[in-house]
Parts: sequence; C-alpha cells; structure tokens
Amino acid sequence: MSLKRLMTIERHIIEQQKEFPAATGEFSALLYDIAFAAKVISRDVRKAGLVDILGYTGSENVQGEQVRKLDEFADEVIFKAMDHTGRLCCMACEEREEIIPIPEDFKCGHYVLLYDPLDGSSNIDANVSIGTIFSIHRKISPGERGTKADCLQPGNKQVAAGYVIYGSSTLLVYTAGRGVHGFTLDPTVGEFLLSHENIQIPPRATIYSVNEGNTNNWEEGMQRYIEYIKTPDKATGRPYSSRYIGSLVADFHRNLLYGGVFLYPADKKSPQGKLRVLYEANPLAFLVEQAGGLASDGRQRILDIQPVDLHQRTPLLIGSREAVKEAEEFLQGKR
Ligand code: P6P
Repeated sequence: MSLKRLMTIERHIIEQQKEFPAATGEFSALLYDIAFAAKVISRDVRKAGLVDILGYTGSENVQGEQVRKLDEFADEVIFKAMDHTGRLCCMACEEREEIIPIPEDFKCGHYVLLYDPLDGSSNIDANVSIGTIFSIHRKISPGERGTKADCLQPGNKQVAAGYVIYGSSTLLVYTAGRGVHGFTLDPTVGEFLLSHENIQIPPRATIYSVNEGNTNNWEEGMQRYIEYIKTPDKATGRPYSSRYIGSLVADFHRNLLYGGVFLYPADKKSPQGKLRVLYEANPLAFLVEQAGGLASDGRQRILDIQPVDLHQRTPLLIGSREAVKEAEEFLQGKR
C-alpha cells in the first residue's frame, strides 16, 4: 500500500475537525482515546480462548445478565483509558447501574461517553463476532462534574457515535456528523487504517435480521411485515435473505454494508423492546442516518426519543430506508 494511502484514524479525525476552527482538539483526542481502548480490547478478545478469561465471573450486571470476564475487562479498559484524560465530565455504560463519575483527583472535560463495552457477549465462547458501541454528547449541565441529565440527552444531540466489531478483523466505524467511515486495525503496526470511506447503506434491503422465535409474541403488524418480506415478488426483490447472528454489532454492520433491515420489535416478553436507547439504539441510529438509512421504534425516529432512564429500552427497526419505512407502515396499520 503506497504511503499516501495510509490514512490513520488519528489523521482522519484531525482532518475532519479542521473545518471547525473552534475545535480545541479535545474532541479529536477523545475519539483517539476510544481507538486506543479498542486496540486493547481487541488484543484480549482475540486470545480469549487461550488466556483463561472466558467463563462467568459469577456476578450479574444491572440487566440481571451473567457477566462474563471479557465484559468486565472491556468495561475496565474503557474506563481506565478515559477517566484521567480531562475530556469527559462523566460516563454511563450497560454494566453499571448509575452514572460513572470522573474520579475526584482528575479534572473534568466537556464531553459525555455512553458505551456498551462488549455487546453480544453471550456469543464469546462460540467465537462469534462481538462489538463495542459508543455514543458521545456535549456536557449540558452547569458546574464542572457531569450529571445524569448530561447522559439523558436525545440521540439527535449526539456529536459522535460508533462501534468496534471484533470479527475476522477488528474494524472501528464512526461518525462525527460528516459521514460514516470505517478503519481496519493493522495489528502489525497497531494502527486503525481507513478502509471504508463514507459508507452508504443501500436504500433497498436484501437481508432481514430478526429473531423469528419471538413471532408469536409480536404485535400483528410485525407478524404481517415479516410474512410480506418472505412472500416472493420479483419486482420488489422479495423474499429477502434471513441473516441473524444474535450479535447486534455484527448484524448491524453486515446490513450497513450490504443493505438490510434489523428488527428487534416490542413483544409480550419485552413490551419496551430489548435494546437500550442510550448506548445501543442511539449510536447506531446516528450512524445509519449518516449513511442514508433510517432508525425507528415503529412510530418515531429513534434519535427523537427523550430518554428518562440510563438503561431505558426501545423497540428498534434500523437499516435500509425503504425497508424501515415499510415496517413502520405495517406496524401503524397502513398496510
Ligand atoms: P435475542 C445480545 O445479547 C443482544 O443484546 C444483541 O447483541 C443482540 O442483537 C440481541 O441481544 C439478541 O437478542 O433475544 O434474539 O437473543
């Protein structure tokens, strides 16, 4: 690869910020800190089968889910990479019930980090691709230290969002509101190098991703939408192919590149849906809209939800524009 094509994530972030004269570099450095944490997590995810860090710690997270050692490790890596930098006023994550304050002996910054340290972790032992998801807001509360109000902002206020997928390679995909860009980790030099510039999701889906085991618990409109997708019709490219890994970042990433729709609707078991607003639905919704797609809870834009709880859940329909629109029409009884 010629040197001129070696675009590192650091250079890309700085070049993106050049057009914002007010940018202090704090934001660029924050994104670079996340990239550093991703490298450390990637190193240990890759050798999970070798180093005895698999299996359960025996503890549970706020979701009541068994926490595997890699979840705790990933959470600790992100916290330790971010807590002292002076760029954040507070954090919140899936593994911890309350907001995560910046330790007293460190100064606070102007940003908030919300993250799911290792989503899809129930797949760790099966060597399925898993991921880290992150969302960044500006601090809005008065005073130096962050508060819950800084975390409970609607997704349309995000300044950046992204994910890291630990798959056949480690890829960091992010947006700062100027397109969606992917960087593949070159472990030989320890750098994320630009590999997917300005990702655009195909407007029409060819893939649908949903857990059809929940069919009998869905509302009628969703049952009819999935039947519609499976009904052959050449003109509209149906039936779509069914692809469901059960790992949100992996399902989302494939659909982002190939064109598809991911659905985790409300059902009788999870009337609010399963996925969390702050650190799953919002960051992926920001990304998909920047890539030309849509993200909805079936009735409203994900990014317009006003969160009231750190771990609030939502139904999630996300992906190719046409497919999300169709799903909404079925759910709203318009088809
Ligand atoms: P189900 C993994 O536990 C997760 O949070 C997401 O990564 C994934 O999309 C979803 O749950 C899978 O849920 O109920 O289909 O197993």
